[in-house]
Amino acid sequence: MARRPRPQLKPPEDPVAFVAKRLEARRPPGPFKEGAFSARLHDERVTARLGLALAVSFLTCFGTGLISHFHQDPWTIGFLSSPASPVWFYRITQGVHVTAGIASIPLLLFKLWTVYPLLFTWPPARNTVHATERAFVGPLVALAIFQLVSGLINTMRWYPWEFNFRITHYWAAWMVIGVLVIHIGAKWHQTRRALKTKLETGDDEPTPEGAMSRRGLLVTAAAAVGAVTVTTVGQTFRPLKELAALSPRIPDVGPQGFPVNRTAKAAGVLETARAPTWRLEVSGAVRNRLDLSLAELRSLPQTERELPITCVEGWSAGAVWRGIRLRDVLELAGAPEGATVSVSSLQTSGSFGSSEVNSIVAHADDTLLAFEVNGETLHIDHGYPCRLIAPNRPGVQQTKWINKLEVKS
Ligand SMILES: Nc1nc2c(c(=O)[nH]1)N[C@H]1C(S)=C(S)[C@@H](COP(=O)(O)O)O[C@H]1N2
Ligand SMILES: [Mo]
Repeated sequence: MARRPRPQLKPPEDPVAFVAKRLEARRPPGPFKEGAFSARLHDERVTARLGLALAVSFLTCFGTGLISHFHQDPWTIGFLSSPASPVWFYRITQGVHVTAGIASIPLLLFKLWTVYPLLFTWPPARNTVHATERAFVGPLVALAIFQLVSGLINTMRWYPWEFNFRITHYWAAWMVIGVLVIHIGAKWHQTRRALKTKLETGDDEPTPEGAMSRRGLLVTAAAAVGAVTVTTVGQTFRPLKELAALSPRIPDVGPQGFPVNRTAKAAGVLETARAPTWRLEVSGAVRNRLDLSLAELRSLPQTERELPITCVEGWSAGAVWRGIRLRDVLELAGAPEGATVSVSSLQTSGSFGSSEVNSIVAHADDTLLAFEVNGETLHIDHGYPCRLIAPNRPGVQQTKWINKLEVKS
């Protein structure tokens, strides 16, 4: 008996491809016309090279940003304690973070320029996979611009928003990296092919005379990156400070030879910091509570250390500090081994008036309660009468105008 052939099941048609086919014949005019954009510079070979540079700068920002975040996150300070050496480590990572972020701005602008004609692709999507891939480009661009612009505005010490910058920048970074991974995955083969193709050969129409070549465009992008880097990196890299035309801060300008983040006046401590009744109180999990005057503190053995102040906003400066070791104070107070310390200041409002010191840094040889900087009594704007200065630590945690230490076991 002959078998009846089984009916073949047709796979359902991709609805996006179905629509795309119908749209193909109805191409709108203007930028949607074929050949509306010069193909020479809006070319995948240029885009791929800019994309590679952007991937490097974004991943650099992400890695160094995580370091900065975990340094400051109260949740991780306890068990993911950052080490006290090398003392300059945070200065490098945060300097690289801000520098790579600034360099990403021209890179992103150039890359967006090379690909914007794709906005007018017709039909808008060939199939579901293509539609999905395109749908991720919007959030990627929006998030990338948000990160770069909010970061840049932060380095300029302008805070026009209500949200907490560090938390928002942190979560937006994860979102950028998430959509970036999807984007790189979707573009992987095309990018590899484009990177393997030489910039100027295999080209049917040579660059018209007087027009910019693909290499010329990349050289211009590199020059733009170089220009913004050279004019801003001096805020943290002192040898280039003379060129720092666009830096919000110069590392050696300010009282006692370096910048001030918040002044005593802005922090509302002008009078309390100068009051002769000022005392340092040490309490919490200690055997002997301490309550010391400035004269008593200054009669204890003093230590001198060269340590940088590294503001998370991108500037940094080295200085020579003199004061007493925090660990000597802890010993005097009979603090338990491995104690952490909560440092508070005279400042009663704002979020930077206190900080937490993890147990490694609290017991480090380089961590000081400083009374002097660069051979002089601390300027009131640098934290007179007493400030914390610790190795490998964000500037925002180098608390000025200290009056209380609370020891925690
Ligand atoms: N009490 C208090 N300490 C503070 C701040 C503050 O606002 N209040 N700002 C911090 C920040 S953000 C930085 S970068 C350093 C800068 O120290 P400087 O002003 O002496 O250069 O101080 C830190 N200490
Ligand atoms: Mo800062």
